[in-house]
Amino acid sequence: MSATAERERARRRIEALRREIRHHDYLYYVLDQPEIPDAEYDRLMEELRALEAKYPEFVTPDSPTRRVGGQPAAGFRTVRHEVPMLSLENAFSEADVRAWDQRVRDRLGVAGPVDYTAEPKFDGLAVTLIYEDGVFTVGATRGDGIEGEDVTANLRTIRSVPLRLHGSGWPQVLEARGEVVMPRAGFEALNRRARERGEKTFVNPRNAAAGSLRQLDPRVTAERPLEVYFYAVGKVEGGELPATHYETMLRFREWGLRVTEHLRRVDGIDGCLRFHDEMLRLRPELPYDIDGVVYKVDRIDWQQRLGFVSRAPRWAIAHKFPAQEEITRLRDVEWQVGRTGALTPVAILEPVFVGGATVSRATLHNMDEIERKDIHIGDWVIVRRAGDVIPEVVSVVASRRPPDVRPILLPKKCPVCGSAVVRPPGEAIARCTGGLYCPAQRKNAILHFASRRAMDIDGLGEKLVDQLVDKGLVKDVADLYHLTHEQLISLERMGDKSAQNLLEAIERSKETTLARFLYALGIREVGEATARALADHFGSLERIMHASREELEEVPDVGPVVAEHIVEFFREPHNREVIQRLIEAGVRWEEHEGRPSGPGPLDGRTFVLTGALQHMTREEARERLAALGARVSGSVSRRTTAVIVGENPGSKLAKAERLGVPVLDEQAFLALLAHPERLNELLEEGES
Ligand code: 9MJ
Repeated sequence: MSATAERERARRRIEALRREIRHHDYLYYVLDQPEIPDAEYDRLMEELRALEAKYPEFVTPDSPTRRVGGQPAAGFRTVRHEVPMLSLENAFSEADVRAWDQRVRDRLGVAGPVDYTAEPKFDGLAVTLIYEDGVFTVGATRGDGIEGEDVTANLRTIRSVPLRLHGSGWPQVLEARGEVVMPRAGFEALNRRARERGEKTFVNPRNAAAGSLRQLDPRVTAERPLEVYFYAVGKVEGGELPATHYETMLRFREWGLRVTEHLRRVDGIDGCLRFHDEMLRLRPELPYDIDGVVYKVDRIDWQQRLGFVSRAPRWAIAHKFPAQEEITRLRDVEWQVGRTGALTPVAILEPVFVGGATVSRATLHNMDEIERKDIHIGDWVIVRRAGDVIPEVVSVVASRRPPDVRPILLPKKCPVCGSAVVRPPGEAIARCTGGLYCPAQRKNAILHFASRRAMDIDGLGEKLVDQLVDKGLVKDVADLYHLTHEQLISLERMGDKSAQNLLEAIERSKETTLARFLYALGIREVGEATARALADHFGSLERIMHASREELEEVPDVGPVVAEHIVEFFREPHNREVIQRLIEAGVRWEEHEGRPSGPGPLDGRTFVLTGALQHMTREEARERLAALGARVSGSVSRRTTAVIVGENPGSKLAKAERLGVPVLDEQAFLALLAHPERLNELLEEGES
């Protein structure tokens, strides 16, 4: 390319970069709604700086490189910072940090290690607060470092901002500087509420903090979970501060100005680097986001000797952590099926280095999130990887959408087993209806099937189920009934005796009840109580399998959602086939005509059972009560009609006594079953 053509190309690129940076400045500083990660913004700025350095004839006074930070937004009074609010030079590697230390020592003429302070670098919004005679008078944002916005009224709403300094000895005028942050938990809660109300959400805690502090109505700010940490001094008049940064911060604390508990005085640059590693480890546990650590020369007289370069002090440096958010292309979407049948969309990404690792897969959470964020295949997306948390796609860069993007479609069939996928209207999660049949759900389904309150197969635990499934011996629950002694003893840690015991437990489980069997099938939202209600109401499996939604909804506790789950489960041919094979293997229960429930004599009454009964099992007791229209609950409350007490009762008896709930012994309980109309009489006798 000729020099002229190259120059022309550079000019056009410079203009394009400026347009793009201005757009992002607006999104960031005015709307508090950035579209690209900081790392990407920094790269755009760096490219522009490099081009302007190479072609100084194209530099204009309005270039984004000529300005630092944001301009004050309309609506707030501007405040001029008498002492400019500096930014920090960034270091990204140990070499950068060592070079800085060398420069510091050269300038000071110090051969040995310098005393530094080390502290976390908060990722929030820098603010300055002026205290006159110990009283908070004016507070402002950093703005462009020279002028900021007057956010006094908003800062007053933050609990950790003292309106009056504590103790004594503060200068007549003290300007305390620090950072307003929003803890991650508060941020999540804020976004959750916004989502529920269909309002816009914030991209990250820093933008939420900035957006909250820059509200024209302080009542809105007051509702937001903001906190402040102080770390620097601006103007000081009529008093003296200690000779070191560290001691100054200790005084801050005495005066009620919150300083991070992680502030340390360290020995030389090696101390700084140790602190960096320690904070990097601690980072995921901190309640708020930090994006690095800051080292400062501790002695104030040395800070003064070192002075400034452009807008950054020579005596401090920010040692940044790897960016937790990066931008990359979404190549495709895969669907993962979890143990409960939930389908999770997984983003297949162009590999990108983020949060200290190369990421090529990230979660898209669910279909709702995909729709809310309007993500398409082929889009540029922001990927976040924080600590050991699964990387996630945070948002899409809408302004960079290529023309040929494709929508992300929920598969109609389960990618693992081919069963139908359903996503009830209004629900975020789509699920495979394969249930017992789907390999992805198999281990979970088998464990549930064998559990004590379901088919009660003693000895069939997690380790064993893992082996049975992994070795291909059990593909669905019906296969359990065809296991042989030989197969079992081939497994790890399975002796002759335990194999025998397991086979016997499997054999015993064949004799069951309809309620247990229904519960064991693991139909969504069909718990024990619902299974029992279904069994009582219909009396036979055949009738339940053929019941319509309306018929199912006649059962107490079965609403439209549960009815739909039941219908779907039995509609799936795989599930019907497994049930058929279970019956063929010898699983059996007693059926009856069904007792469509009407109000019984104990309708509306709630009982709690505790301790062992002599005349019946707890299950029978429960069924007898249910047949009379009563409900049986697992916990005692003031609304409990009575607690039925057997041998060795548990803490429920004590609770009943505390709440004054009547207690019935087994004798009284049998009387009640025989004569439910005598309830009140029996209760009076059992008053506790
Ligand atoms: C942050 N952002 O956490 C400074 N900072 O000191 C800390 N910023 C700073 N110190 C002087 N911890 C200028 C900026």
